Amino acid sequence: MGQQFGRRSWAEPWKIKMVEPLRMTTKEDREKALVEAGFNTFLLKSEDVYIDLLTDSGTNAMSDRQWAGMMLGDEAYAGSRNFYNLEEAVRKYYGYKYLIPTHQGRGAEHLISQAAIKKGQFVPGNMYFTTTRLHQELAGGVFTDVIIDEAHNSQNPHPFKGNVDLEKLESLIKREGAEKIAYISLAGTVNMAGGQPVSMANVKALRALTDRHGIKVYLDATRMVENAYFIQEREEGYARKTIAEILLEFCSYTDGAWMSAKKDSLVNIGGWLAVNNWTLFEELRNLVVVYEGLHTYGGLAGRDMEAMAIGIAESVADDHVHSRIGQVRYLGEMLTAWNIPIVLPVGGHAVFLDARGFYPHIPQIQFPAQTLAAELYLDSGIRSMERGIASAGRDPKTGDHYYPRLELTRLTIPRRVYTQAHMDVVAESVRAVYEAREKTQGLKMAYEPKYLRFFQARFERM
Ligand code: P71
Repeated sequence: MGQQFGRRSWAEPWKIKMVEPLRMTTKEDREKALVEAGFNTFLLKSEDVYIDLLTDSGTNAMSDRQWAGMMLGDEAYAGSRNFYNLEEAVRKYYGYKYLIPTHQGRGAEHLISQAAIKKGQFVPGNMYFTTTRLHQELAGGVFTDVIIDEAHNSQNPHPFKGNVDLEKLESLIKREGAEKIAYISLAGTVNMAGGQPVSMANVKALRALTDRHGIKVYLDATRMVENAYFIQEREEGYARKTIAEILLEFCSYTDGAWMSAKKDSLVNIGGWLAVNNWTLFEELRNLVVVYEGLHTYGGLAGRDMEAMAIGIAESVADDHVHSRIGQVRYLGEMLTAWNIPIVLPVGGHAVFLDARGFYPHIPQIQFPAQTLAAELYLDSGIRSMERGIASAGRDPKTGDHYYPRLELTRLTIPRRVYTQAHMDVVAESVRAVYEAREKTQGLKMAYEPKYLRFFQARFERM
């Protein structure tokens, strides 16, 4: 593929030491499983899935060193050695002073939202993320999207589609007053926009603007390593800097961060919250014992913290990130070459299929992206995730559906798990589903849970 695109190929900087067999199914098996799952890929049994591209969250392969670290778990209730190793890794690579471990990202989102949002305050962010926004709303905050307009257009080639629109933010601050802003919720690579990065210039300018108004910036660092890769690749002055240097510089413009370590940090479970302000830290450290566990384990086993500490160091290695994003791009380029509509530029963790481009005849309320995820599973047993109207949920004030402009189906690539041959199989299945697009009909929602409905909603064919 590298040759076809006139450049040298990359290869994975590892070899395979242990394998897990995959199960193939028949079309009849899959039809049955899909109906039982209410056409929701979250409700499929993993055993019924061939290539699992539901998420890159907690689905990564750990290295031999991480597994060795698991054996060094210091399973003490308090003051585990592994906590201090994790604290050191976060300080070294992310630069924040005070660390609180949490069981995963949303545990950290809960704590920061409870501690830093007063009822009625606004929380401007570069596009919503499902769990992030929900915790902000549960804390009484009002999420306000301040991402640049380009992010909402799947075909716009802007290199940093995750950027904050500083004018949108400034006019919100002017209209509401700085004291009505809880903090800026900044995500490094924006998941729902297609894994799109934020530039260093943008975060610097954001820091300057928020400093003028005395507003804090907290970073969702979940896929910030991948964001650093795009800065290295695309932003002037960063080509010769390492991923680790770029990551540290980016974080230095923020006041703290929360992390779902299940992504960048190459573990199956874990997260953290880290801040530079001692007073806020004291409050968070007190809150964590209510919801997660003591502040030196936060719902994790010692071994999980050790695997995370080692994973953080591995995650910033330039050759690792290059091959990780290279694999995602390989799949994206194959689909683009076949004129299949995807979000461009291809992001860090996934290829997002543009379901509106597949099914212009299916109205958004008939869940085009959910339909596409179901069709892909039926065709080949590949599991993807809806990221459209079902994920967007309802406006808590009016009760109406949100109608996001992006109606996407995500092919999410776990780190160090699948090979290039798997990507070929995926691309061919997407092409088969694309070729059958005109005959495909939409879905209706048959059951809708109250919170984060996409996880457990059930659908039926129209
Ligand atoms: C992903 C996930 C996992 C997920 C979450 C909600 C719906 C579907 C799937 C989790 C993230 C994330 C960002 C940017 C915080 C979390 C929560 N992503 N921020 O993409 O992507 O972390 O899952 O560890 O609680 O599949 P958590």
